[in-house]
Amino acid sequence: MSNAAISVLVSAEKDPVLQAIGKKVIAKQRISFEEGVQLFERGSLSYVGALANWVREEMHGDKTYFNRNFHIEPTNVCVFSCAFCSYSRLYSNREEGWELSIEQMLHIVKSYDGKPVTEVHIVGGVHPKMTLSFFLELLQTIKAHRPELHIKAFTPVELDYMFRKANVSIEEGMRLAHEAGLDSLPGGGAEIFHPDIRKKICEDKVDAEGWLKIHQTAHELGMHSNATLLYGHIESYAHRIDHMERLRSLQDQTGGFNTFIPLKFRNMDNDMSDVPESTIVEDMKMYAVSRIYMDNFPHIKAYWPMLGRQNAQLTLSFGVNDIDGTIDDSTKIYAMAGSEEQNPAMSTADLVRLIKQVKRQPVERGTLYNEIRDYTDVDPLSLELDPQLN
Ligand code: V47
Ligand code: SF4
Repeated sequence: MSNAAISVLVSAEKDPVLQAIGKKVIAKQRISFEEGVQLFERGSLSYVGALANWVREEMHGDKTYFNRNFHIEPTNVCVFSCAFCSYSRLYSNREEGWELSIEQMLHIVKSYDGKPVTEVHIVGGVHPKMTLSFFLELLQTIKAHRPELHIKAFTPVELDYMFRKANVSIEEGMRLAHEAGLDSLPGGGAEIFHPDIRKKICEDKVDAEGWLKIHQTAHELGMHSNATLLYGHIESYAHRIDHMERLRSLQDQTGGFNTFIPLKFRNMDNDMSDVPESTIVEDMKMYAVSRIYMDNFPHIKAYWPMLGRQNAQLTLSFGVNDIDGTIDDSTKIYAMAGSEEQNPAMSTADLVRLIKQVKRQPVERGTLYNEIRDYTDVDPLSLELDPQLN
């Protein structure tokens, strides 16, 4: 939407609160906590969505990023018992779960030898026998095999547990992990920071302060990271904005976050199955408000295995400029929570086609948003015929 068109839309808004917020957005001024809540409460999807789309196009034009990555989930055994988690098995029921050895994980990495993947994303449950030294060895082993592969791994939930167990400080633990090959942190484990909700859905794992401290320490060591928010369950709009506010403040200090990823709560086979899932309108509004509120986050990502492909496509008109990656494995955390994507895998051709179908510009990126290839002039069919590229 052009600057003239968005100005007309804002001027025509009858609600004075929403009009004032719109004026701030198009003047590139930061909106306040209260204004964020008002956008959720009073804004129509068409109004909030148009503002978010304008912000997205000002920042990135039509560019829509994806990367080529694969996931490793070392274990689904977990000492914690988050109410929304459909994936983990308690340590006491560990025979129902899986635990991979370093050798088995190296075998997964080796299965991508010769393939143009740029990132491995490693995250899983918190297994008491998978210690800091186990993971340092894993990082070193992967780096020794394929040094240029970017390792994005471990949430503060896993890191906090392994550092405590090894009796090292966050600073020392993060330094050791970075030296062993950890390149960046994924955004998981954040859920909802506000203690009133956190104590109801994931009481026993790292709290907001611990989560933020680990990301801050990573940033101070020169690493980048992502941040998530688990929405659409028992939280209020104010809780969502509180969460975003804490991230926005840390980003003002460090500038180390790349991407904000709102994660839609899925309710299958977990202790919150009685909580209904959010509507598609609510989902799109969540992405749109995120784009507007998180003005210092360069990127907003929709994680397609959780939303489904068509909804992920829709987010590209509501502030999102990244749809994660080819993934190429059975990412179990969402399949087990009721996602439509039971065995998520999209080839490069699928991703390029998905982005082009909604008239956006597909660009392959590295984890740190270095542009690897622009697919504007590439026919997805030609990619399908080239197994090396696809
Ligand atoms: O922290 C768990 C979420 C997260 C459910 O950084 C659920 O690039 C919905 O953080 N319904 C882990 N969500 C995944 C994650 C992630 C994914 C993709 C990319 C990146 C990145 C990070 O999954 C957990 C939790 O918030 N989750 N159970 C559920 N039932
Ligand atoms: Fe464990 Fe993570 Fe599941 Fe919580 S969300 S129970 S920390 S695997």
